[in-house]
Amino acid sequence: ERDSSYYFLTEEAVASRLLMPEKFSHKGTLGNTLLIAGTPAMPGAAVLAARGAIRSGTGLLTVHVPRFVKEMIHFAVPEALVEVDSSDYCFSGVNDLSRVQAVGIGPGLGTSDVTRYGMRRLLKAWRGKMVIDADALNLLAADAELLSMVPRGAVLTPHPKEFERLAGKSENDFDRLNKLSTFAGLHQLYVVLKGARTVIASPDGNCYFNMTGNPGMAKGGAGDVLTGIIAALLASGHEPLDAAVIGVYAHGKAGDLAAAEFGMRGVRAGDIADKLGLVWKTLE
Ligand code: NPW
Ligand code: AMP
Ligand code: MG
Repeated sequence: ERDSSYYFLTEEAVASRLLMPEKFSHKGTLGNTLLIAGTPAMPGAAVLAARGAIRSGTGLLTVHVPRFVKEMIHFAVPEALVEVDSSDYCFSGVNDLSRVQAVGIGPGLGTSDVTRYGMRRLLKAWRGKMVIDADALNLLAADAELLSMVPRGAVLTPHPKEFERLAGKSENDFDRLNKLSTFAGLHQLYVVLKGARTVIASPDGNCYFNMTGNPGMAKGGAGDVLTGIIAALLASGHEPLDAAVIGVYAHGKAGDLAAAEFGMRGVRAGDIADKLGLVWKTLE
């Protein structure tokens, strides 16, 4: 049994973790986020992650996509730079990481052999801040060596099924929470277990429970927006635990504002990204 403390996230505690842009900040000092997401079958996941990032304070956003997704990013997220992979359909690797402050990888990426190879190349080259989601988690779950290559302090954002693939089946919620904390400690990673009551487990054993969000967010693409938010927070200078805590809280709060406007039924994932600005306004 680990020595753990449990916390509920309050708005004040979250706001105190948020870094403010300084008067003389420019797009170079606010960080360059690299998002690796999307395939021709799931281009929307890349768009949603990019919209989350663009609304979360990154100075620059580069979205790395297969050739056939390029135009869609240009149209849907004109603020983003687009970097085209040498593969038309998959992620085969990034050549230059020298100007990147944080990497977000996984939404809509697929789990082809080419993408597995791309992920391996990335983990060999990148030892900095990163958030790993969706299919990138599925790749880690299927390959223990790949999992061991993830840099310390990375943020993982599994939903319950993805966490089960990583850590095995749980008997009940209590067992799952234990597994979560053990997994975070064992691999020295921050693990965001998403759901109706998202929990963030820190490698030191502490767990943080989020209280924002609503069932209107149980829609395809909601998690992809969170990946973009956390990646941007990392790039703009936040430590991994702060980025995870702030990101999860803000994502849920944006979902609550969307539900207040459209009803829970009417919320779509893109609304969460659209409402982020109002959340930052109150937190700043
Ligand atoms: P069940 O049905 O209960 O057994 P997968 P994915 C479970 C991309 N997307 N509580 C649930 O299992 C993603 O980025 C692209 C409990 C569910 O059936 C990925 O790359 C979009 N259980 C890819 O699709 C928009 C929960 O997990 C299963 C749970 C596949 O991701 C959509 C599904 O998990 C999507 O984001 C919860 N809160 N949440 C796009 N527009 O391009 C989930 N489950 O098999 O990992 O599939 O999450 O859809
Ligand atoms: P994903 O399954 O990756 O698309 O992620 C779904 C996102 O929606 C996560 O951030 C969840 O925390 C959130 N979410 C899903 N269902 C609920 C719910 N019932 N209440 C609050 N948030 C939810
Ligand atoms: Mg997801």
